[in-house]
Amino acid sequence: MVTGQKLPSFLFFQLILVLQVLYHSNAQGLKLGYYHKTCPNAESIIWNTTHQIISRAPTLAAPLLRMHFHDCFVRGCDGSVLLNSTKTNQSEKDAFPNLSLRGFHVIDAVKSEVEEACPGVVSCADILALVARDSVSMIQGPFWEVPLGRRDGRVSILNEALTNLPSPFANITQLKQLFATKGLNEKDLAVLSGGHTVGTSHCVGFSNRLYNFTGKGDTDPSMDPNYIVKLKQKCKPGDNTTLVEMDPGSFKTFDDNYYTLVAKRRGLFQSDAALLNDAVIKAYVFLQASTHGSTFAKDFAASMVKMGKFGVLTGKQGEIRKHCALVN
Ligand code: HEM
Ligand SMILES: *[C@@H]1O[C@H](CO)[C@@H](O)[C@H](O)[C@H]1NC(C)=O
Ligand SMILES: *[C@@H]1O[C@H](CO)[C@@H](O)[C@H](O)[C@H]1NC(C)=O
Ligand SMILES: *[C@@H]1O[C@H](CO)[C@@H](O)[C@H](O)[C@H]1NC(C)=O
Ligand SMILES: *[C@@H]1O[C@H](CO)[C@@H](O)[C@H](O)[C@H]1NC(C)=O
Ligand SMILES: *[C@@H]1O[C@H](CO)[C@@H](O)[C@H](O)[C@H]1NC(C)=O
Ligand SMILES: *[C@@H]1O[C@H](CO)[C@@H](O)[C@H](O)[C@H]1NC(C)=O
Ligand SMILES: CC(=O)N[C@H]1CO[C@H](CO)[C@@H](O)[C@@H]1O
Repeated sequence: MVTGQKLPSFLFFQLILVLQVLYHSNAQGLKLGYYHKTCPNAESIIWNTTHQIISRAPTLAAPLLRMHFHDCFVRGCDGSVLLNSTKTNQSEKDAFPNLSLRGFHVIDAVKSEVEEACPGVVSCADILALVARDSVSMIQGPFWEVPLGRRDGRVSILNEALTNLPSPFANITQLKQLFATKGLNEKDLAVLSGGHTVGTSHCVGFSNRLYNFTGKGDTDPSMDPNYIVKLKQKCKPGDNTTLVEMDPGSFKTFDDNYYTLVAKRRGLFQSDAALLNDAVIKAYVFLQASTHGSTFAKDFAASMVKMGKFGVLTGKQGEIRKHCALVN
């Protein structure tokens, strides 16, 4: 946890880094320090507000990371996951995979602080990317610079969430294919799956593996049988409410234990276990598991930056929403 005392020097250090690369823009038109002139305190306000919330409720860090991922996979990182349904349109939020998203109030709180300082300048899509980054680093995960300048989309469609978000029942071929459509390769899949080192899951995401894997009342042979026994104690058949720690014992800490679990056939979802079915990805899993995640933090930072650039709206595209849940 970053302490209050460490914060000022930490922010100063980040500011120096930001200044150094201020005008270094990338191909997609996002750049570091994008708000330097228009809202110089934006990143600091976002960090501080997020810190106030996460220090009291560290379990919100995981869903905020997941929210950014769900934003980027559907229509690109354009804040579409934040939009409420309207009378005529059901938005992504109301799709089943988003059922368990939480922390929208954090984004709203951060947005209103930022609006107070610089009205109409900082997009909700950028706020979400920064809050996800800040949340991860506040639970002992890596810190990375977020290229900024995303604009907010005006469209959010429930059905697009169903077709663009990966299913926990997906096999490795399906996962690789879906990630490829988002500009992410096998390594990114291996690395970003490590996000499951934090947070919780409802039983429905994996109880088929415990009770009825092929419809014969059987279990998933790719899961450690001892782990199946443990999970059965937590999840009875048809349980829709219980939350299970994805990385038992350290689900609030962004560590590298996910890879140890997967290597021991204790990945919670079929999609976690599936990582062992690709030679390149399996090698990554075993490398991290056997080296205490020697490169995971650095890799995660790089893959998050990459994911965060997918399908962004820039320049005059989209808008800067006044309220993250509503189009202007
Ligand atoms: C590889 C494909 C992926 C699949 C199939 C998948 C699926 C899931 C599912 C089913 C849950 C449980 C939701 C619930 O029941 O509450 C979950 C949770 C989570 N996922 Fe993923 N996910 C994937 C990739 C990712 C990525 C790329 C990230 C971020 C980098 C991520 C971050 C998280 C986090 C942090 C949670 C915990 C949320 C919480 O505590 O509320 N996942 N994921
Ligand atoms: C954020 O918090 C730090 C440490 O408490 C403080 O020095 C800084 O002024 C705050 N930034 C803003 C923009 O409020
Ligand atoms: C968006 O929807 C949520 C949940 O239904 C609601 O609490 C919130 O007030 C809505 N936001 C706006 C700006 O209407
Ligand atoms: C509502 O849905 C229609 C059709 O799915 C789509 O074309 C339109 O852009 C959506 N509007 C919003 C505000 O999401
Ligand atoms: C993955 O699932 C798809 C759809 O169910 C199936 O067609 C394909 O054969 C599966 N691939 C592997 C490697 O299991
Ligand atoms: C297991 O799945 C099969 C096929 O879907 C179904 O007929 C059976 O009722 C299920 N058994 C249990 C215990 O849910
Ligand atoms: C869980 O949800 C399903 C579908 O919504 C429902 O049919 C089932 O009765 C629920 N199970 C329990 C134990 O509440
Ligand atoms: C956070 C959120 O908006 N969750 C919604 C997800 O979708 C279901 C319906 O599938 C809604 O009931 C939830 O409110």
